Amino acid sequence: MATAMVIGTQWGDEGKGKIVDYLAQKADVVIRSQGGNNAGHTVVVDDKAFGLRLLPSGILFSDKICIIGSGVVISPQVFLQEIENMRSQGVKISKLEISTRAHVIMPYHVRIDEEDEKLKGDAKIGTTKNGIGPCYADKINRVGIRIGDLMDAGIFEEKLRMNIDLKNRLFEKYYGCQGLDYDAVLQEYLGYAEKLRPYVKDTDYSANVYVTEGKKVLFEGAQATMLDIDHGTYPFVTSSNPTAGGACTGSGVGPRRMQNIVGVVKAYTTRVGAGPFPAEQDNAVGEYLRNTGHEFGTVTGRPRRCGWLDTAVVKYAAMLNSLDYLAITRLDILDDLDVIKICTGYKYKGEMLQEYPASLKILEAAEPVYEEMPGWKTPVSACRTYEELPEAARQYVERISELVGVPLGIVSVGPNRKQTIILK
Ligand code: 2SA
Ligand code: GDP
Ligand code: MG
Repeated sequence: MATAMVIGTQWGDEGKGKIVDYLAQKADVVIRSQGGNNAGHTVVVDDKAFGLRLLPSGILFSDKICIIGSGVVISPQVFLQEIENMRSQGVKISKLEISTRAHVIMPYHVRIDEEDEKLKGDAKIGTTKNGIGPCYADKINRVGIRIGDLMDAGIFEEKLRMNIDLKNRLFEKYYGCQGLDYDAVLQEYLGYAEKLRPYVKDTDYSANVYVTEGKKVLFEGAQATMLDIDHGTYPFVTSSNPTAGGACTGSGVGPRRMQNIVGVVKAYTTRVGAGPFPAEQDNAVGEYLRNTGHEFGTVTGRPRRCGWLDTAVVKYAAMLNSLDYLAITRLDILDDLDVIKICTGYKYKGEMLQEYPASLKILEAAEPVYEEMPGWKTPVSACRTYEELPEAARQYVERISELVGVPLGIVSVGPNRKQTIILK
């Protein structure tokens, strides 16, 4: 492996953290390129669970270089808190870099996220309310504050003044709430600046140096393809590009360097937040999946919506991300089912749709088409080789690979590193 990338193929929470942690064993560098502390990755090492939001999942290895790249939005509070939490759990953090170009999540971003969700009523996105969307909106609107700006008190004061003036007008006139106090925010953030300073680097350069030196570099995706701002179920998406291209723009490493693009596929589907979900099972099957799989948001604790695997979604993800192979996770959660269904596509006005629809109106009216497979009714979590898996389980994962048109690379049968079957 020279470089590898881990991408979510559904609506998130596929188990990317676990797969990154597994692949990180052989990596030298792990890079996060997009999203922020809206992400929630649980990684289990020796039966101990670690919850990660902003730090790359490679952080659990003290010898790996971890980078938070230019495309990430950083909440200084969450970043510092997460480092402290990790240290208190015995994790040694020594080789962490954050990009000088990454944007800073400010208190007004969080407030705008909360207020907008309230005002939208039934049309709300169901965001994690961490200020992610408003921070990216400011970046695109060219009024954002970057980590590098925070490192220079003069520049920070100027940019903060402009932003507080703009946002306070919005708060007072539009949202009808009190504005933020400039001096209080200034002092708070200048305090963070000193704590962040040792980690700040131009990671566009360091990342490229590591790749050029031949270091093994792993790109860690957060959220997932169907939450992509450009290709997902817009507007029910996040505000970044969790697809493979986002790893390039968000790290500064060019597309020619990208190899071994792994699409993580949960053996069924979940979605947290609002928006279309054709294979959703708002019934006993959904309940079974939520209860057996403990499907609750890592960050917000929200119950996740659950449904059958949808290969129309994963096939679309395979195209958008040029996937090299699949990592199918959480196969063990299906152990007790008599029959397992796969949504293989959608019917619209009596015809099978050949392409994943961009229109939410079509998607909402589309009727999922299922095929059925027998369950294996045997626990798989102790299987360590592909041959040990029950035949029906092998048939299930092989059928997924066939429907999606991408070879199988990894099958995961439990949260632990050792519960990982490698096929390639
Ligand atoms: P945001 O906060 O602006 O990114 O929300 C926009 C949409 O993106 C979804 N989103 C997520 N979906 C699944 N998992 C996420 N991470 C956490 C987890 C979520 C949690 O691992 O469980 O704890 O609730 C994540 N982050 C963003 C979000 O639900 C909106 O649909
Ligand atoms: P991510 O956001 O894609 O990293 O996924 P999350 O961490 O939010 O959710 C996946 C959950 O499934 C975590 O608690 C993982 O520890 C767990 N997990 C990963 N792979 C498996 C698996 O194969 N089986 C089981 N039972 N749990 C898994
Ligand atoms: Mg998650």
